[in-house]
Amino acid sequence: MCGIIGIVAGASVNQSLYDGLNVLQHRGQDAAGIVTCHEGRLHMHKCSGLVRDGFQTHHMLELVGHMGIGHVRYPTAGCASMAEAQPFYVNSPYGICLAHNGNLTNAEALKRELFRDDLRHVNTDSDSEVLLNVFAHELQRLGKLKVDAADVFHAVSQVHRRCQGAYAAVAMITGIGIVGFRDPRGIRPIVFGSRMSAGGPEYAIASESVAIDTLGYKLVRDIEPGEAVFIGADGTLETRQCAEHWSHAPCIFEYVYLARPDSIIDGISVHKARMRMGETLAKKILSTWPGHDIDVVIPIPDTSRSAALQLAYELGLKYREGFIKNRYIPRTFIMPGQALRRKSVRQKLNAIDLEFRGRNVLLVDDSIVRGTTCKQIIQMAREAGAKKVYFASAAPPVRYANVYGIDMPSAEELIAHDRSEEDVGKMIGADRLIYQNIDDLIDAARRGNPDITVFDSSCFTGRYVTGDVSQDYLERIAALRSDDAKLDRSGGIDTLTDLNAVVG
Ligand code: PIN
Repeated sequence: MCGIIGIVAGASVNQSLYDGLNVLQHRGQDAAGIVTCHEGRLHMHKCSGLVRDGFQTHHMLELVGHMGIGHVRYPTAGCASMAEAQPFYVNSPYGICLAHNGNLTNAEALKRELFRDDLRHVNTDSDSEVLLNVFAHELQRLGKLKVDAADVFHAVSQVHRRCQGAYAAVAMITGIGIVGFRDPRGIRPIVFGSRMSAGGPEYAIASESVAIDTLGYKLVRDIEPGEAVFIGADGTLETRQCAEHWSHAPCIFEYVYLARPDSIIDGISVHKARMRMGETLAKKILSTWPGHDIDVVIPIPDTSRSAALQLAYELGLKYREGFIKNRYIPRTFIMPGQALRRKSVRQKLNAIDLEFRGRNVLLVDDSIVRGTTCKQIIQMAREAGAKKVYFASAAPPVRYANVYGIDMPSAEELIAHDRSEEDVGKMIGADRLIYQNIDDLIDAARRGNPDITVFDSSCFTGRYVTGDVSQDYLERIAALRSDDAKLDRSGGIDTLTDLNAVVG
């Protein structure tokens, strides 16, 4: 999962890009980058970690220009080195930069094809560099000294023909403009907005509408699956459907956990979808457990709050904030000779005992992934004096790997993989576990926009909407994502697992 942004304005865009990336920071905290364009020159700064830590005044002063793109990264496939921080750049043709959210499922074949047929070298393991090179090659084939919107749309249509998987992307062509495009199933989100300035209209493209809102733009709409939106350096906007065939299958996990609640994705308010998840969970409790003895509903902050609040309301129960989250997550310093200590959830969450003592509590979380965090939280609730600890997940059991750009663990590391709901309940130590039904989850999202009939729900169902995901591919992904593989890549420093243990 990553965040992308692109802006063409009448004045410098560096501050807006920086602000926009900060608003999209929840989509990736591993690396960030901005590239701007001024008088035929590109200016780029990339860093590891958070945007606010990696950009200083002197970097910002160098990011001159009225158009630019930016990226925040949460690594998905391949390694997580600085060489793979985005935006990526190719000098030919024209000088093109690209920022990508998603994952190409045929990246390896494309990489071979790019080398053998297109004479292009891809220098990293990142599928985003592959995407950029396919786009660049398709523009180059036109053999023009200067391209226009129609040429860019043609290149995007060739990208759709060659690339499989999930991609929401922004690309900037030096001196020409910015294009935002989305794969023909619209798996990952991307929207655009506009505002009027003294010099004419200005446009922004971003992963989530929250970035458009906070930058003072008005949300125009989502980019349609397969569509491209081109904003010329002169501020003119053109849109075109570039896919031969397209259908809509947005990722349901955006509504469960990934997106900010104040975003609207594909016409569906994320906050409202989460409230409806709480409503359907309440209905399930009432129908399957009519004589329940829950005294209080307690959310596990932050994401689950919208669902937990509505769940409590529907059950006519008290909703209480029982866990307080430390906003400042401490760094782990690894001293020579010290084995890495896994950070306990306690460093992030602390219980207010009086909300638990002597009560039967229903803890609510957005999802159960590895099950490690929720197990510790259930233990904390018991230590705080709860009589019974019940657990509700606003999502169904997560049983399969994600191949469309979410950094989920490999299937074997998912607690619900190959396990029944009862077994998961026992393993996490809950007195009772209530999972959302998959149909209810889809319904909760769909009620916001009934025109969407299919959601990518593959991590719950194992059915991959692109239809090209083989067992062989899943095994390769698993090898890249396992804890051991991550440990190997980080030279023994278990940063990713450690971070996962903290953020869930
Ligand atoms: C946490 C969101 N959410 C919490 C992410 C925990 C799974 N985990 C997925 C639950 S927050 S576990 O709101 O963004 O802080 O299953 O791995 O234990």
